[in-house]
Amino acid sequence: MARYLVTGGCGFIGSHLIERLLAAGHEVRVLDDLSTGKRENLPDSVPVTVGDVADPAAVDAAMSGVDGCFHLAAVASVDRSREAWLETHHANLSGTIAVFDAARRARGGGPVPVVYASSAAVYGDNPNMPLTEDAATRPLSAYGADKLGCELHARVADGVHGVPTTGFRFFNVFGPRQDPKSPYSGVISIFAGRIARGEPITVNGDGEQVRDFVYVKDLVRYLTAAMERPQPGAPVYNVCTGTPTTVNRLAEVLAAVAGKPLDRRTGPARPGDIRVSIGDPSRLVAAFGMACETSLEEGLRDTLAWL
Ligand code: NAD
Ligand code: UD2
Repeated sequence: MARYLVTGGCGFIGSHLIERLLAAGHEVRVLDDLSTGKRENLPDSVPVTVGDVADPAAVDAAMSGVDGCFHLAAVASVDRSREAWLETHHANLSGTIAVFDAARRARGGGPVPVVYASSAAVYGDNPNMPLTEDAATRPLSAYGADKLGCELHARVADGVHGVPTTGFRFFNVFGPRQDPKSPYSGVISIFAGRIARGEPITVNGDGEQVRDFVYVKDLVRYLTAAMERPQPGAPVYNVCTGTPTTVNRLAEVLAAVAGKPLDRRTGPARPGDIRVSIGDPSRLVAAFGMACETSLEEGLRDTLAWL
């Protein structure tokens, strides 16, 4: 049994990770500012400190005595990073440095491993699909630039300060507990919520943008595996399926799985929207011996059942 800090643990991905950690018998504590996360995503038994991950004192206190940290706290929205550039930078990059810094002296004055969330947004407009981890990083958004910054500081954490880190470039994650009411939420939760309520959906632009959708329960298995076996050299891995889905097709499959008619409207293309994003999962599968296996239809069924 180990004791872990999960930053952003009240959020969508964090709550699934914590479910898995508790089932394995670990002790968990959370640091979250509840800006998008919800206390009710977690059992009452999990202690939650409400605080800012960019506040060094709050992070130091939360990190004290843990065996490792899963760092998921971030403003997880490309749109939001355009509207509130500096504010999201504090959470997304300064917050990550605060976590790495506190991890240097977490347990008995020594370092503990950090497993953290990066994003496919680091690849930006790189057209070389499917994207391998060695593909050039050309972020188009403040969000993507800050996630790339996290990866660079992870190298500093490892090489200069002896903090083992593993970064995961999540592609487009979906599943239960992704907030369907937030305009900053992922496309699947927004579409699923609207289709389930019989409301129209808005496709940004022509809807032929391509994404690689990953089911959340597949994803959290990699986070716990990386924590159990920290590796030197600050590795980063794509978390993806390698399967392309257009936004238009997603809408059609969702309506079919929900058994509802599709009322599709067209809105303006989103500024800075990436046209195609498909990952190559080879390195992930080789390192961890497991692939993201849940089909889009299966994952959508679970997501709709939760609504
Ligand atoms: P989420 O918004 O549900 O979770 C983020 C959590 O962090 C929330 O609980 C929020 O309240 C908390 N938080 C935000 N700012 C904070 C701050 N300054 N201090 C403390 N807590 C703060 O989003 P999610 O989808 O669960 O994302 C988790 C992580 O995965 C994020 O780092 C995100 O960038 C990354 N990610 C998500 C996706 C995706 O498709 N959902 C894809 C790539 C990367
Ligand atoms: C980016 C990252 C992803 C993750 C996420 C966090 C890329 C390729 N992906 O996701 O890894 O970090 O940010 O938020 O950088 N859309 C509509 N109608 C809507 C909502 C969305 O058409 O109502 C479109 C949107 O324009 C985009 C696609 O759906 O083309 C996916 O959008 P998203 O916001 O779910 O995620 P995305 O790809 O910006």
